[in-house]
Amino acid sequence: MGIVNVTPDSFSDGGRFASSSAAIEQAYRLMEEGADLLDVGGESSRPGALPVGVEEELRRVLPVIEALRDCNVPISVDTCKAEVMRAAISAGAAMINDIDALQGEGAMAAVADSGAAVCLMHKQGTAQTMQLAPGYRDVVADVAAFLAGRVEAAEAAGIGRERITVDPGFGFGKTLEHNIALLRQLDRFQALGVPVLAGLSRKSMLGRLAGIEQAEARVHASIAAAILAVQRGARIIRVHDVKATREALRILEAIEGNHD
Ligand code: 7PM
Repeated sequence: MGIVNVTPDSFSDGGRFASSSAAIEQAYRLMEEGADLLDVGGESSRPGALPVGVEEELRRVLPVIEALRDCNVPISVDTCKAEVMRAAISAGAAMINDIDALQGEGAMAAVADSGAAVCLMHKQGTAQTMQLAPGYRDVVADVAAFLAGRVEAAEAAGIGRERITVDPGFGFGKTLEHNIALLRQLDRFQALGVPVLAGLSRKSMLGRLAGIEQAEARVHASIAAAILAVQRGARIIRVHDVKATREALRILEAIEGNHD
C-alpha cells in the first residue's frame, strides 16, 4: 500500500490544482514502483495535528480519487468522517482506512452500506493527546482485544470478514516500548482471522531506534521494519518507499515463499 498525501501547498500560488496534481503524480509514481494499493489521505493524523473540516477534506481527496478510479490499482481513502467515506466510495474508492476503526458518528453505516473494504486501526486517545501518557495492561493483548471487538462490531453491522483488515496502529498512543512489543509479537494478530496491515514507514520509533532525525532519511530502517512485519504475518504494508520495499520483499519471497 503506497501512501499518497494530499496536503495543501499553502506557499505555492498553484492553489487546489497544484496539490491534487502533485498527489496524482505521486500516485502514478508509486504505481510504477509496484504498489498494489494506494492510500489517499487528506487529513493529517500527525500527533498534535489540527483536524480538517469535511468540505476541505473532500476538496483535497475527491479530485485524486476521480483521477485514479480507472487505474488498475485499488484506492484506499484515509479518513474518519462518514461523509468523506460515502463520497469517496461513490467516487470509486475500494477501501476505507479509518484510524478510528469506524467508531465515529455514521462511519460504520457508511462502510456497511457499500461494498468497500475497511482497515480497522487501533489507537489510544486522540491525535491531540495520544502521545502524552500511553498506558496498557499488556499492550499486545489490549490492542488485540480492541481489534477483536471492532471486527465483531463490523461483522454485526453487515461488513463481511472478507472486507476487513486490522492494524495495531504503530505510533498511535504508544511508547517506543509498546511499539517494539507490537512488532515483535505481530504474529499474534493473525488469530483475529483477517489480514493484518502494518504501517511503520518512516515512523519516529524507527528514527529513535536507528538515531535518524529526518523522516525522509528513515528509508532503510523502514525496509527492515517492513520485512520484520511480513515475516510475522502482515499481509499489507503501508509505505512511502514502494520500490525499495518491493525489492526487499523479493528477497524475502525467494527465501521464505510468496509474500508478493
Ligand atoms: C505524522 C505522524 C504524519 C504519523 C503521518 C503519520 C497509519 C495510518 C498513518 C498506520 C493505518 C504516517 C502517519 N499511519 N493508517 N495512517 N496505519 N492504517 O506515518 O500505521 O503515515 S498517518
